[in-house]
Amino acid sequence: MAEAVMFPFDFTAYLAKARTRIESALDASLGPERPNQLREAMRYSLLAGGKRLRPILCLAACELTGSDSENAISTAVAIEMIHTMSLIHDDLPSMDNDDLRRGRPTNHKVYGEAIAILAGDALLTRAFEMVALRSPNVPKDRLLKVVGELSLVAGAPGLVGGQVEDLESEGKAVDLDTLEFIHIHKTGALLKASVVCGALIGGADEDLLIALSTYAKGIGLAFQIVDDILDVTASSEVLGKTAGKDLLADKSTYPKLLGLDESRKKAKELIRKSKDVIHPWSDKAAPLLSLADYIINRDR
Ligand code: GRG
Repeated sequence: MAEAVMFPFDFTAYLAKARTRIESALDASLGPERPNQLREAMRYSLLAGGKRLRPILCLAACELTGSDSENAISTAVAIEMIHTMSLIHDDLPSMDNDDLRRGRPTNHKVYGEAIAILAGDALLTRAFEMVALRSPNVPKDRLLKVVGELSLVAGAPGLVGGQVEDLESEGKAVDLDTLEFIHIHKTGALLKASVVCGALIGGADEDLLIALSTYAKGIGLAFQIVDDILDVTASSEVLGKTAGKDLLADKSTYPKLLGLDESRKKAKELIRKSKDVIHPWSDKAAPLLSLADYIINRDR
């Protein structure tokens, strides 16, 4: 049954409930994989906390269609698996070479590089299994669309392409166009897919899909601008990244290219436009409207 949005809308309670639901679905998504080391490495990163923003967006978009968000839970889990896999690989010595993630040693620091790569691979493939084989009650044509969307977003047209551009830009002063390309592909794409896939599972019509896709593009870019701002304003401890590492030394960011004030202004404007576009669905849009505000007001 579709959940009714209560007024006045209590976003804090909504977020807490959604997170609890997602944590338990993530926990249940991993079976007794063999050997133990693979199972532990997969669990270590998948259950390491995090804001769970992507799966929450996915469930909220499904709710907006009027459909039962339980139908989207496997897709929400799949998206968090892709996100987690990308973090594990991003932290590897051959990429960002990070020692800490979410305040804990990175996967390769605990399990070694080979297992970290393979745990990432196993999470990526499990993600597609979640959608294709573990989504009962969802019409197959919707699942096929979700599989298509996720394959595009994970691969060269999405995260992989963004990551390669980012690696190639290291140590260079990139222009705004390149910075935007990196962010849209590395970060924006999966945030957008989270919303779009939730809507696809719920059977959104063409108008709603277009509106949600525009909403998600805006919040995706705003999310990354806020990330860049937090890199400047928050301490490295708060960010859970490697203490003592100069986060801005070798990378271009929005504050570097536009200045802090202009970056804040751009993020705010993107959020305003995103909210405007889903306003016609305002009776059911409270969670997505609040999530847009959360993205700009967050402190981590
Ligand atoms: C998916 C096939 C495939 C390959 C991955 C390594 C890689 C290719 C891409 C890197 C993508 C990456 C690490 C992007 C950064 C995204 C980002 C802003 C992460 C932080 O997101 P939050 O703040 O993190 O939502 P939490 O910890 O809250 O989940």
